[in-house]
Amino acid sequence: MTAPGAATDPTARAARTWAQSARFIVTASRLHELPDPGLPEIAFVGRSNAGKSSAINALAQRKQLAFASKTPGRTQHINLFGLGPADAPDAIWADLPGYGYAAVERAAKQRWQAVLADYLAQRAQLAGLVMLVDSRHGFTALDRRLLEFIRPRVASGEVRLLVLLTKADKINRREGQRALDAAQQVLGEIATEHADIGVTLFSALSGQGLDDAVRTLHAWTAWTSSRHGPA
Ligand SMILES: Nc1nc2c(ncn2[C@@H]2O[C@H](COP(=O)(O)OP(=O)(O)O)[C@@H](O)[C@H]2O)c(=O)[nH]1
Ligand SMILES: [Mg+2]
Repeated sequence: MTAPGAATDPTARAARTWAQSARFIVTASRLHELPDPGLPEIAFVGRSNAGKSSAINALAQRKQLAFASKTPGRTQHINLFGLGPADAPDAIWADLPGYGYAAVERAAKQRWQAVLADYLAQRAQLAGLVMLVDSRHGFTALDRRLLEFIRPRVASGEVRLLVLLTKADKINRREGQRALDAAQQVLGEIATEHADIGVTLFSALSGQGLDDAVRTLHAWTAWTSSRHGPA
């Protein structure tokens, strides 16, 4: 948990500045249309309505970076955002289409689940995954399927995983602890000695968990960059 006054901590400040530098780069509807800027990529995934757009906006401290669109057709794209200095970007955020939206026509849904699965299995520069799960509902069957898809890459340590239990402002402390315990139990099933898996309560509304999340993502990027060395 974030200590009071954490914003004055230089590491936290640097992480915040980094997250606030997020800017839209490109949108693509197919995997092969995605550019490869040769930077570590952090992907955001979650069930429709889990709070993904709100979380991205909160992390970047922007009102409409990720459009909190209610129209399913318009959210079925992969949107890439650049981070770091404009002339020397150091990471990419990828907003992946939400899954499980009931109103999406079956064929479109299956096509998108395939794109999502391909992305998770194949995107070479994928360094980390942020999974948004409604704290009131916990992991759904679809969320568990997604975890299974990404499991090999998380287990090996290639892809880091942070689960944000969203809308934490809607539950009390006790329910929050229960949601954390339940999530930790599910995540324990995919944990290995190499895996880097985190979970935290999160609220785009109150800011709970925000500093922790921003710091985690920034640290992933720094580690990945230093591991690969300068380009
Ligand atoms: N109370 C509360 N509502 C939230 C929070 N995050 C998202 N929501 C609401 O949940 C709904 C879905 O959010 P959105 O970010 O569009 O979800 P997405 O479909 O996963 O991108 C919207 O009505 C948001 O206002 C939160 O932290 N607290
Ligand atoms: Mg959205």
